Amino acid sequence: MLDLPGIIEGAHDGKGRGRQVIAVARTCDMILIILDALRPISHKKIIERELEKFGLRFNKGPPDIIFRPRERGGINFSCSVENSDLDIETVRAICQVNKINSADVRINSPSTEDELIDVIEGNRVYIPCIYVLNKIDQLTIEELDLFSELPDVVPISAYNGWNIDYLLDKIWEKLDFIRIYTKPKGAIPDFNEPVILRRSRRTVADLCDHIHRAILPQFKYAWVWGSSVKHTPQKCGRDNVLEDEDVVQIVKR
Ligand SMILES: Nc1nc2c(ncn2[C@@H]2O[C@H](COP(=O)(O)OP(=O)(O)OP(=O)(O)O)[C@@H](O)[C@H]2O)c(=O)[nH]1
Ligand SMILES: [Mg+2]
Repeated sequence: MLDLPGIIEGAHDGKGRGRQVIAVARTCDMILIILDALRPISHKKIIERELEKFGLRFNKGPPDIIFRPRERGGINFSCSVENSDLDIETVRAICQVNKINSADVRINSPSTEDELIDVIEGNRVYIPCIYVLNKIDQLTIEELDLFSELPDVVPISAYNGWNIDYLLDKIWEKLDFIRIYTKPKGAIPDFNEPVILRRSRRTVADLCDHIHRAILPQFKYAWVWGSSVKHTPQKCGRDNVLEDEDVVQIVKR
């Protein structure tokens, strides 16, 4: 966990070492933005905007848009959804501004102009974020109720330790990690130190790679106990997709 200096207005232009701070934020698995409940809630928007200008996108994935630049042939547009902000004229105009004359553009889910620009410019990072509203010990219940309705806001009081457990739950949920317990041959699994994998990369091969690079070349098969398999234990190959709290024993050649 890193405690980064606060983001101030103009951070994107370098104020308060903003560019260095945001460059670090771009590499994180998750961001907690700590807000002071006694300051205007508009600070949330200011901080978000500075981070967005640097290509960070919060609590969403990349837009479902396929964009392939081409040598020639003009803009080849297709759209498989209704009510998208993006029609052929808009797409052409955005491409023109970005000096793209020829490309295949396929819109697969309702998307905004900004999302198309994100895809064309690339270099965006999609990061889960929780807005932690601190000092709620200074608020009235009515004020607290208002704040609690904002999406992805978790109110806490660091002083009193209020709602910290809930914050931990939310952090875990947003990180979308799974725990895999490894089991040495003939021993009980190590339930104290799970290997942590991302849900998007959780095959047996991902597990091996996570433990050590040298494992996969020697991998023969794995015994897996848990909800990813029908029988326990089950002999699995490298492509088996693991689930939270599976137990795995790797057998080498
Ligand atoms: N009432 C109240 N005050 C708090 C709480 N948590 C922190 N504070 C006060 O808020 C002030 C700022 O706390 P810091 O921990 O220095 O805040 P920071 O965001 O780390 O500040 P920088 O490191 O300077 O960016 C201090 O005076 C703390 O005593 C809380 O839960 N309730
Ligand atoms: Mg501090």
